[in-house]
Formats: sequence, C-alpha cells, structure tokens
Amino acid sequence: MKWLSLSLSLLASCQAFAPSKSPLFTHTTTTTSTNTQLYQQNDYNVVFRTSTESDSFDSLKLGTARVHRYSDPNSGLDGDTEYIMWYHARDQSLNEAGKDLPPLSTGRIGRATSRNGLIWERDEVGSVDTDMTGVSMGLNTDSWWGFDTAHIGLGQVLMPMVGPAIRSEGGVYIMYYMGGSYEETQIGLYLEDEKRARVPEDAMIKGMKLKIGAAISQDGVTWGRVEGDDPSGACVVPYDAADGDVADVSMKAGIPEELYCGWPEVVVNPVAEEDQKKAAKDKKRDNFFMYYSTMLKDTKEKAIGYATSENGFAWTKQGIVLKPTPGTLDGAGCARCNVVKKATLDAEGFWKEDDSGWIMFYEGVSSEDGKHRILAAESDDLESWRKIGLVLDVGESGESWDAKGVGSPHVIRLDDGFFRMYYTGESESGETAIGVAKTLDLSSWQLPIRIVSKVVRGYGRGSKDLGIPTANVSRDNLTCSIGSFDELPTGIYWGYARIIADGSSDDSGENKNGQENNNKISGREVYTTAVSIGYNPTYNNKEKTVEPHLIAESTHPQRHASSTGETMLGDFYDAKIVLSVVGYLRPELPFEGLEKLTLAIKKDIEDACSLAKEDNATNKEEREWVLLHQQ
Ligand code: ADP
Ligand code: RBF
Ligand code: MG
Repeated sequence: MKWLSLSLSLLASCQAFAPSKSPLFTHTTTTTSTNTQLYQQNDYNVVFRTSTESDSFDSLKLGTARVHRYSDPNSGLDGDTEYIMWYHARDQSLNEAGKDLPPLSTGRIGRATSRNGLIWERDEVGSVDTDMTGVSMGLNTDSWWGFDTAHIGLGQVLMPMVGPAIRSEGGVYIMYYMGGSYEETQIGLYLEDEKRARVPEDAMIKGMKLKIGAAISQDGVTWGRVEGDDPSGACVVPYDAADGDVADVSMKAGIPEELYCGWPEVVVNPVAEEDQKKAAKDKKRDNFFMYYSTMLKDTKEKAIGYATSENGFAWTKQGIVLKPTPGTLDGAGCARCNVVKKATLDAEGFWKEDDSGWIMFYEGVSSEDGKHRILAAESDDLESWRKIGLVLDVGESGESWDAKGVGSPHVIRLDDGFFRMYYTGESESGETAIGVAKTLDLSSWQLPIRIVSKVVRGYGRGSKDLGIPTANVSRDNLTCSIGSFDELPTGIYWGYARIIADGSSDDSGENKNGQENNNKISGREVYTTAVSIGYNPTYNNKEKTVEPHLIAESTHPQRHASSTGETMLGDFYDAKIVLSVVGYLRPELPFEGLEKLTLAIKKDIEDACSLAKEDNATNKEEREWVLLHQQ
C-alpha cells in the first residue's frame, strides 16, 4: 500500500521522532471474484459490483454500503449467520442530459443478502412499492414537493437489537438517507473563488441541495417514509440564512451556514439507566447522534457536522465536528463517516466494549493528489474528535479496482476478533465496486509508539510476585511520538528497548580501564521487550503503568534466570529508557490467580521474541531508532 504524507499537525507533537506508520486496515483476501470483466487484476477483495444488466438501477455506479450481521443466538457458535447489505446505486438514465444531477453514485437504494458477508446475492425483486424493479427504496413519486424526487443515497440503517449481532423479535428498521430534488442552484455556489471565476454565473445544477430524511421498515425490504419537520419531508436540512429555511432548522446558536446535508451516520448512545436521573437534572443528553456531510457556505470547506435527537426523528444541529486540515490527506475535505465503539475480544471470546471510546472512519480528500482515502478520528464523548490519520489507502497499483479512491467506510465486528470494513472503491477509469478490508485491533493505528523516559520504582511486585521484573516507565519524564503518557493505549505489546545508565548517555558498558563492567548493562544494547500498558486488571491498579520486561539471550553475561526462568538483569532504576512499542499482542486481562497471569506473560515473551526476529522494514527501522536515539 502506498503511503503519502500523513497529517502534519498530527506529527507536530512528535517531530523529534515521528515513526513511519502504516494503514490500519489491510485489504482482505476473498475467494469470491466471479466477474472479472471490469477489472483485470488486483480485485481480490471486491465483494460487490455494479449489475451487468444494463437496465438495472445499479448498473452504472455503486455508492455507500451498510452491512448488518445477525447470528441466531439459539443455534450455537457455528450457527446461522445472516448478513444484509443496503447500498445506493445509479443507472445511466439519471445521467441523461437535462437531468443535470451532480456526478455522484446516488440514485436509488438496493438490498443484498449473504451468509458470510463476502458472497452476496442481490434482491432481484425488491420492494413492490418502488419506481424500479429490484429497488428497496426508490425515488419519491408520491409528493412532487418532496426533497427526494430526483436521486437518493444511503446514510445508515439502524435496528433495535438486544446485542451487537442479535436481532430482536419484532424490531423496526430505521433508514437514514439523503435526497435531492430537481430544484436548481448555481454551480458557482459550490466552488472556491478562483474556480468560480471560470464558470458562467448562470450555470446551474440540480439536486445538489441535499437534505436528510428517515424511513422505517419491518422487513428491511419495503420502506415507509417518515415525514420530517421540513415542508419537503426532510428531517435535517442545510442551514442557509438567505433562503428563508431558517425556521425549519433546529440548531444551536452560532453554527455556520451550509449548502447541503448528506450521508447521515447515526449512532445510538443511550443514557445509562443510573445516569438518567442525573442527566435529567443536569444537562439533558440526547440518545441519538447524527454525523452528516456538508459544505460550509462561506469557506466552501467539505466538513462533517453533527446533530442530536431524543427520538431519532427530530434533530437539533450542534455544529461542525471535523474540518479539513490544510496540506494533509483531508486538506480538501472530510465526508461520509461511520462511527463505531472501540472494543476488543476478551479471553472468553466475547466482545468487550470500551465505554468511552469511539472511533470515526471518514473519507478524506487529499489536497495533494485530490484522491479520497479512509482516515480516522477518535472521541471519548462523541462531540470532540481528534484526528488519527490514514487507515485505508487507495490500491497500490494503478490497475487496482480502487486505485482512484476509497471511501464510504462501514466497519462491523466479527466473531473472531476481527473488524471488517466495507468500503467503496473507484478505479482510474471510473468503475465503482464494494470491497472489504480487515484489522484485528482498532488501536494499532498508532504503532509503533516511540518513548523516551526514565525507569522508576513500581509496586515492587514484578520480580517478587511473578518472577518477571518490569522496568516501570516514568510518566513525568516522558516524551512520546503520540503525545503524552495519558494517550498511550492500554494493552500488551512487544517492542525494542535500550537502557542508558545515569550520567553516561553513551555508556559503553565498559569501565574506565576498558574492561567489561559486569554490573552495568550496556548502553549500546537493544533488547526485545514484552510491554504491559494499563491498569493490571489482575491487581486492579488505579494508576496506569507502562512496564517493559527486557528479554536477554540465555548466554547474556549479565543475565540471571528469575524464579520463573525469565530474564533478570541488575537493577537500573533512574536510568534513561528508550523504547519503541512496535506491535500489539492482546488486551490486558484480569487473571484468576498469579499462576495464570505468569503463564500468559511467559507466552507473551515467547511471542515477542519470535515477532522481534522477523526480518522486515518496520523491525529494522525501530531497532535502529532505539539504538541511535540521542537526546
Ligand atoms: P518495580 O515494581 O519497582 O518495577 P520490579 O519487580 O518490576 O519492581 O523490578 C523492576 C526493576 O528490576 C527494574 O526497574 C530494573 O531496574 C530491574 N530489572 C532487572 N531485570 C529486568 C528485566 N529483564 N526487565 C526489566 N527490568 C529489570
Ligand atoms: N497484568 C494483568 O493484570 N493482566 C495482564 O494481562 C498482564 N499482562 C502482562 C503482560 C506482560 C508481557 C507484562 C510484562 C506484564 C503484564 N501484566 C499484566 C502486568 C503485571 O501484573 C505487572 O507487571 C506486575 O503486577 C508488576 O507490576
Ligand atoms: Mg515493574
């Protein structure tokens, strides 16, 4: 995968030693490519293509896909799993001269099903209520004044569920979608000054003033539109003071004017029962959060705005959450996002959600090459978001099906601990398809993490309780490539470390006479390490610790075997430590008893050793950084 310059602002905090990063998601191999006529090669991770029937509603372009995964709780682990995908797509007829619609993939919404999420079967029939065969939700043909008469596109589909992947009986689906009508607006409105000067003032476009609506369904196939507060039937409309729509926009004071509202992503974050009283008393917090793509009227920036709602239908705009950062991979726009709760698989194989951690995948438009890529941001409260950087790049080869752009991410959790992302890709020649990518761990985006600090005293348990000494890293003297001590992600990792004893930054491990110093460990040696970052849930610590255990070969002159046979060196409290946390091993876990904890750590040490031995570019680079770092 190709790497372009990552957000400079992100690296600003760690200029001293910005590590190379690689995208979090990797293209997944599937064995489903049956139709190879469109793409000659590099299409191994495509799961859904445009229809080959030229009169089908989805024969020209594919857009956003949203996937639900359901497993039957009564059929055991290997039981029935069902996947449903909704997507929007366009046929040639919407691009006819005179329609003057924007060149998007929007049109109508279709549905497909699958048993494994990789091999899909489209609904041939669709809903009987729509204006075209095979369509699940079509254009609005009932009200000529509707906002959604010319083209529609998918936002998100929600359904009340009892668990993350278990369908509740009698649930109702809610679909959020956007639509445009044949109302005309000036093309110049959407262009920056310099480009605007090049188009005639009376050049018009239709269907650009996108608005957001909601529809409900019992079977996920046939949909009924829910009338929103706007006269057009929409529930969220762009705020434009000039056109008198102000009265229809419920919003906080001071939000900027917008040109369109589309690609709604809705997250339900119910107020926990015990917090409900408190929430009612203090500031009321809403249950539904919507993130939508918009263009700011003044600056022409493509940004992501958000609105909240108590019931999912009446929304209040709260402002903008993500804006482009000039000169970066999203310097020319932020759009089309998906928000997921952070989670990891626990030892029993159940997903454990992180109660205050959210990650947003969004499409960034580069100010360098104009390509669309999938980037991420994270948040603790769904309101303020911190950009992380690239998570999925465009296809490496120019021949790839997704070489021109990737976008519209949707991430779901699978049973095996993997996250799977569905995304839309476009080839250099403009064909679109839906592909998949996967990752094991949503926090590995920031690896490797480079740390320089001091070794301090801990609880004195490492060697005594477990026979595995750990050099606790000081929070006060720390500099680190991702910011501060507090930002270090919890978990068990592996990496490389070097110890530089007090007052001798180029400590050679030799004494003044040039003889080997048997007490001190060499300042020039790079050790493989197994690192624990977090709260030691077995002990329930209140304070976070960062604890590398340094591993030495059994032949190492300063090494003794600890009570469990692991590496014991001399004490080096107060020494400087240079540490690169290279890879993720597993989440930290509460073990029943120290014996089980020790066994797990011994396994981590083994894993760390074999991973550190791998001959690859990252390992080489990180080893070298640890060895050469001077401060
Ligand atoms: P503490 O709770 O103070 O960290 P530990 O029992 O974990 O106590 O011992 C850690 C100390 O032991 C380190 O600070 C370091 O000086 C020393 N030490 C000896 N061998 C190792 C090793 N292989 N890895 C890490 N620290 C080691
Ligand atoms: N502590 C835990 O409570 N749970 C863990 O899963 C865990 N994993 C660890 C893995 C490694 C490689 C290391 C070095 C430590 C780990 N610890 C874990 C931390 C351990 O409890 C701690 O080092 C001792 O309590 C000494 O502070
Ligand atoms: Mg320790």
